[in-house]
Amino acid sequence: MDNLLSTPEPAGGIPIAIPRESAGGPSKRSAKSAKECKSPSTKPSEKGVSQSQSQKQSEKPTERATDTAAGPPVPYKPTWRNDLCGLDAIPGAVKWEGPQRIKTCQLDEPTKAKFSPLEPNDLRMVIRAVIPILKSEPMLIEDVPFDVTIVGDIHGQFHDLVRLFKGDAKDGKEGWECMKYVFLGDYVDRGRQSIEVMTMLFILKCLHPDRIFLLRGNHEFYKVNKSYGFLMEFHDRYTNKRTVKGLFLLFNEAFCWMSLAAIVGNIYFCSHGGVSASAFTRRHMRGLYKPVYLSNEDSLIQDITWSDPAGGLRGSTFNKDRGSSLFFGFDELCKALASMNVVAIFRGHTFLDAGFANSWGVCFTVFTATNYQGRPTNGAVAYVDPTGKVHIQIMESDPVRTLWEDRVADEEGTPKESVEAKQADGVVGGTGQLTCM
Ligand SMILES: [Mn+2]
Repeated sequence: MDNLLSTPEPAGGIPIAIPRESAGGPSKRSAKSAKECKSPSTKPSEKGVSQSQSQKQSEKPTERATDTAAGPPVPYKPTWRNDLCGLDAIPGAVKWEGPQRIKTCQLDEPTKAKFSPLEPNDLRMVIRAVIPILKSEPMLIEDVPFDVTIVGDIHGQFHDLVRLFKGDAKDGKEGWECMKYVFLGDYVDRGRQSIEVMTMLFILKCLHPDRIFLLRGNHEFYKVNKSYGFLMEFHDRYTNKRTVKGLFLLFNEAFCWMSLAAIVGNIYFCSHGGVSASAFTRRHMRGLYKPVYLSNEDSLIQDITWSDPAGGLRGSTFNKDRGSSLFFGFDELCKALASMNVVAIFRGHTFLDAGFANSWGVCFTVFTATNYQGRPTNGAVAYVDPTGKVHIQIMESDPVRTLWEDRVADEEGTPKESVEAKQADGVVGGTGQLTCM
């Protein structure tokens, strides 16, 4: 397992200037980030941070002086101004380290693995154990401290989850034993090992309820995951139809008790999709009750799990790409962040070649699955250090893994009759076109 780890390699940091107006957009930012990502890394060194800062200053002398010296956490006093959204109150929070290539590892397993099914009784036991824990957490988990890693969409790519934990391992301890994690949802569908991903995370939640926080994504709803791979995975693994249906419904029962959002260090809002244009306050979120079976039960739930940021937009508009919820612009986001009494948002939901993007300096998107849909794409997580500063960590594309292609090949190779038979079973929906993320 020695090859699983590599030491931090600080790359050139990207100074993030907060735009006074909503100029530019996610596409511009992500293009720049992707370019930055490919640049060769410098030697691993603790001095990398100050080095990159001095680079920043020399490249862009007009920007505000950097004030990111490590020190005790700065007590946060909200000073709400619509243009900066309060970010000027926290030195360090407006700047981030830029991409750092710190996690590259490959697993030894063969590409075309045949996955042996987990014992149905074991799965039932895990889910029955995790439901009371999920149930006990509020809809909005407000007390997640700093020093936490925020993880984006996994989408059934178990090897990426393992790489993440291996990358954080230190002193003989696995990542989950020494780190805290907020997962932003979309654990299932698309990849080939949704069952393993979900089971592992549920087990870790049982073992470390204060280290692992599982938020709900739009794929953790029955209406979505019956059509995008999760249900099909049960059909692939288990022959007994009652087992298939029972396990599928049991997992979805657990999803109904998941929390929707978290707040890190009282200043960073975390959710799968984004913000809502109405009633977006902590009080409203505390007023939501579990279990939630359908995302459209409440517009607040729908928006938190489905919405997207959009560059160049004022206010919000119908999200025609998703067919539901909304697109929100910079002004709408600032309004929502202010009403939630936070300064920035971390979200997943949007697939990105670089694995991450920062829109407007206050909207971080991380997408953790690599080689998504068979293309050589990177994954990323965001680490919020003990002082509240954000570090983006890149998980590089692993060319050995092209599981998506395998899956597509499998589905194309499936006789039509058997798919129809499964649909007639009453559990399966149509495979449909894969559009939502
Ligand atoms: Mn999503």
